[in-house]
Amino acid sequence: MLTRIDHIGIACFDLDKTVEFYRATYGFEVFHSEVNEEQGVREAMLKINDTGDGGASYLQLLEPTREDSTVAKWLAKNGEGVHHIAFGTADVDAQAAEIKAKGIRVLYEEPRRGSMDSRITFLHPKDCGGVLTELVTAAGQHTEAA
Ligand code: CMX
Ligand code: CO
Repeated sequence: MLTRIDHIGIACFDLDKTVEFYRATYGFEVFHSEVNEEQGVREAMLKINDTGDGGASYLQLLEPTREDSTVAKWLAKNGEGVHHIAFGTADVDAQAAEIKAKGIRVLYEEPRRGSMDSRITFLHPKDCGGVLTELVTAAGQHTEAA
């Protein structure tokens, strides 16, 4: 089951400037920040609210760390803006398998490490009406029964 909007991923050229925009405009503060070298991003998670499934919803602000990262490529083509959406689930493996069985391309064979030690995978945007879609299980949220 997918039980929350975990985050909306927003690509930007200058993370510090973008963090300041969200702070000054809306009062959102950085909950967590990290560099994910595998994904080629420096990111800030701004927590918006807790959710009824024990998780939370965030904005994920993303700045590329290298020219060959997927976000750098996307920014060069589109400029800044909404890059992906992410749905939260207690069992990303089961959800990915279920969605793959519907003929939608799942990008990773095995989920990879995302923000805050979550486990993540992606669905191809061309199979999802033009929306790059991520599936997330937060650290500590995994349950086989989900
Ligand atoms: N949203 C919607 N469409 C997208 C897209 C996006 N974010 N990124 C690419 N596309 C579209 C392109 O516009 C292009 O369409 P056209 O052929 O009609 O022009 C098509 O998909 C192929 O795009 P591309 O520029 O050639 O890019 P690639 O195929 O090399 O990569 C994708 C696309 C989805 C496979 C790649 O971006 C990917 O692996 N993404 C998952 C990882 C990721 O995004 N990591 C960063 C975030 C990390 C995190 O959230 O923690
Ligand atoms: Co994301």
